[in-house]
Amino acid sequence: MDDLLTTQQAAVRAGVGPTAIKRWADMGLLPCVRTAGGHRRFRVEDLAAFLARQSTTQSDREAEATQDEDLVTLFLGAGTVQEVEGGLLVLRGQHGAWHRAAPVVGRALVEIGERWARGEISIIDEHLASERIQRAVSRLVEAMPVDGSGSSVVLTTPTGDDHLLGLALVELCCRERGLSTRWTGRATPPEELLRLLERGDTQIVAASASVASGDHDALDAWLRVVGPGCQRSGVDLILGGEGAWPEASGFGLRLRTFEELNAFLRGREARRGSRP
Ligand code: B12
Repeated sequence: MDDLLTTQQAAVRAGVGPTAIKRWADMGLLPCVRTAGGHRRFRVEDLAAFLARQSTTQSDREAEATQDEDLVTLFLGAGTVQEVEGGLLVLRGQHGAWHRAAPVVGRALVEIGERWARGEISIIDEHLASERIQRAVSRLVEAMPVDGSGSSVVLTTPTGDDHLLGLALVELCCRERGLSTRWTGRATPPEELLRLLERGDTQIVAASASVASGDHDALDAWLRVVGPGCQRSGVDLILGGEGAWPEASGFGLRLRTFEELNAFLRGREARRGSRP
């Protein structure tokens, strides 16, 4: 890994902060590899190519910042759930697909978290915003019909993680690809999840661990129950979010971005389609 740059070194070369580097990497725009400890590393050539590709003009970037700001204002505002839903649909229209719009929503949520951490908004503002976003996303999900011919996904969070909005975005991406979804959400005992899988009507489990799931051992313990259960039931297990998922447990596929999720689902569809 001698020729690889750390996030900090890449940030210095690009003239931006480390958060921007991480964000570009997590959005799949800047290729990165991970060390055994899960840290991002960047090839010098990849960074150079990325910076050269940055043909976005200053005004494009300003437009993006304005869009982010508008979304935060919408989420924190006093509008109705329907207004949030409308704003999300406009965003989907601008980006062409939910897996491209979802990272923009994610950025707005991070910004809301930062405003709360800086004391600029209260906890109740954050709760009101999260609840309206969650409801708006549910309405969008339910408005997308599924015909039952696609795979069925169960959406869940590992024990102790109450952050559901990343998972809600995953659900949007799945539904857009025609998959049916079932939501077990937070606080699902892993043994109960396995009971559901034994019914035989689930093909994918998508788990989301937020950045608050920093306890590597707790995630490992969850994975050691759910991982073998998925294998026994022939279910694909995907692990997402910024949580500290163990890197080499042998269970589950670690996906970091919605682009990766979309590519995984597309690949799965192609494999299913090629079967006699
Ligand atoms: C909204 C929110 C809440 C809401 C959640 C409501 C809900 N319905 O989800 C509530 C109020 C419940 C909450 C509670 C808490 N929260 Co909170 N919360 C947030 C906030 C503002 C947004 C969280 C969120 O939805 N993010 C969505 C995205 C942005 O999160 P993500 O997990 O990184 O996922 C991204 C990708 O990885 C991807 N993704 C996610 N899952 C998956 C799955 C797959 C398969 C794929 C492909 C991709 C994918 O999607 C996302 C979008 O890009 C964050 C701020 C932040 N920086 O995230 C704080 C934050 C996560 N919370 C925090 C804290 C401390 C807490 C509490 C401990 C507060 C408390 N004292 O009670 C509790 C913990 C509850 C628990 N046991 O989990 C801290 C965590 C700090 C840390 N490093 O541990 C944060 C970072 C706030 C801060 N700045 O300090 N929170």
